Amino acid sequence: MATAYPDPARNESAKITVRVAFFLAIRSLERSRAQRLLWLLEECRIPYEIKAYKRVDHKAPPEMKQVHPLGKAPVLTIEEPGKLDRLAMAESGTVFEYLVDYYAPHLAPKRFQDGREGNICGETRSWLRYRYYMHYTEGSLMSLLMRIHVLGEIKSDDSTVESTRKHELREVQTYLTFLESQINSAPQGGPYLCGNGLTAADIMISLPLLVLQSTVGLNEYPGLGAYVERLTGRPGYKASIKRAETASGEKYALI
Ligand SMILES: N[C@@H](CCC(=O)N[C@@H](CS)C(=O)NCC(=O)O)C(=O)O
Repeated sequence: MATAYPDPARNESAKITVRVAFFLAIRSLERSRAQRLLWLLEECRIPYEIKAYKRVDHKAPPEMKQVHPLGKAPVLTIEEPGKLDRLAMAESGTVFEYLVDYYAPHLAPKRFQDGREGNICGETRSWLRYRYYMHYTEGSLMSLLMRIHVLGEIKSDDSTVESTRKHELREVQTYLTFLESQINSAPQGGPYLCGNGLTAADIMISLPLLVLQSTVGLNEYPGLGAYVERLTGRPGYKASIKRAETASGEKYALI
């Protein structure tokens, strides 16, 4: 259970609206991080609206910077009726943790082992994994995928580029071997990464895993392959795809 945050009933009556900003253009919504945020919002069971922005030359359009100075997507904005201030929050991990605290404590594992509350090293294995994957996903895995993407785009005869790309592709295999062993040794026997229930960390990591499934393939990693199928079979995932398709007017396709 996450920190006991403000009374959910109070938040409900405040009618907070959640807006998601993402890029809308051929093949971009599906490649953005917005879809997994939609999935989390579906799990939160709160009303939210989607505001779509079109990319300009593959980049964030200038008006995105009016929402957040870095102009990245997704950005979550929360407005309370009758109040002028609005909260604009970027960075998937931050947004996820914020939403889980307020609306979906059931998507975070219990933090402390019984009798060890507040003690350093008293955390449950599930929670430690949860915290790890909330950070590893963007910090390590997505940044590796981005480096490979960028290296693939560079047109150069410089052999360093190709050797670096090959090195990074070997890193992918190392990461996948690690993740396969993690899913096979999940707390409580799984079937999710942090134990027997879905957590926000599963939703967080779903995006890079789907990208890997459709690019390098997961045939050599049967545990991960089955895990990805389990995730995409979830009603919340399916609902998020429907919302994404309705908002973009495009059929969902990963790459
Ligand atoms: N680590 C950030 C990454 C945000 C990010 O780079 N988003 C991409 C879209 S998925 C973007 O805004 N790209 C357009 C640009 O950089 O102009 C997060 O998880 O929110």
